[in-house]
Amino acid sequence: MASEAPQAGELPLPSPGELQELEALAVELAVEAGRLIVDERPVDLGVAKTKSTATDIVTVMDQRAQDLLRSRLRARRPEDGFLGEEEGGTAASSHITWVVDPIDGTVNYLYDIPSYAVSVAAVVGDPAEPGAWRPVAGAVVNPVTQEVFHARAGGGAWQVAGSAEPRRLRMDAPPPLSQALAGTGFGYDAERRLWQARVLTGVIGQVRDIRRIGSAALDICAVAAGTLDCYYERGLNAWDMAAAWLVLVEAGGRFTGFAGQPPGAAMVVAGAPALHGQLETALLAALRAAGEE
Ligand code: LIP
Repeated sequence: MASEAPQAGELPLPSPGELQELEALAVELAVEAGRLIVDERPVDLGVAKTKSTATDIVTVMDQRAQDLLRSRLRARRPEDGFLGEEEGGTAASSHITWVVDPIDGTVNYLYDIPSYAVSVAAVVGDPAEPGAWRPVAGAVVNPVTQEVFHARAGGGAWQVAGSAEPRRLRMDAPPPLSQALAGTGFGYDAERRLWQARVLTGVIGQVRDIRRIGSAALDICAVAAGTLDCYYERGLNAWDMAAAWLVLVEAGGRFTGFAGQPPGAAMVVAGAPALHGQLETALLAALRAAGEE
């Protein structure tokens, strides 16, 4: 049944002034949470608990970073809603919900692989309903490289690396699919990973090569920044994609689900418009060959 919730395109945008405030707050808090997870990473970091499978892990720092983000947001914008990867969301009594992933790339964080991010996004609509929400401001921070990606609706997409000058991200003319470096990811469930591997066998021969970085937020920002040409993945949650989605679209990219559907757990396809369509076509053939999951 079609969603009763207003669709993303019908959702009013906050004022330009509020959008600037939301973007600045997203950057400030993502940087602060990033410092926390790096500076206070326990030497003996382990798995605090597991979620959907034995490899879907939470560390004590995932929860600490989310607690920090929630308390800061509650203090600064008490009427806004909150949805985080870890437990403890609250409904909005304003037009804004904060959608956060305190550590995107948790397994990389556990193994001390420097490819993980804090993702903080302000969204309008209902983030539980694909197609019924859209990000309006957000930031993705890799606290190891000190890269900050940020955007607000209509304000462009920006990358700041350490103390360097901010770089405006614009997705230039992409290569053809056969020359494209494509990112993707795999789920925590073994049966899903086997299915994703079958899909990958249908894609890998169509592109330059594949990269599996391990953080959707960093993958999608890499497409906006040109260090990947395109990206697809099944199984993402709102918190994995919310901020990076806006960075990519504000850089001129397309971010959709499959065959015109909104982005969501079923599929995310990201790339410059000309390449996005080529990837979708290759994916369609690969999905048919892989059979239903
Ligand atoms: C991760 C995603 C990544 C996906 C991983 C995992 P998490 O999120 O960012 O793209 O391939 O399986 O879902 O769990 O580290 O926040």
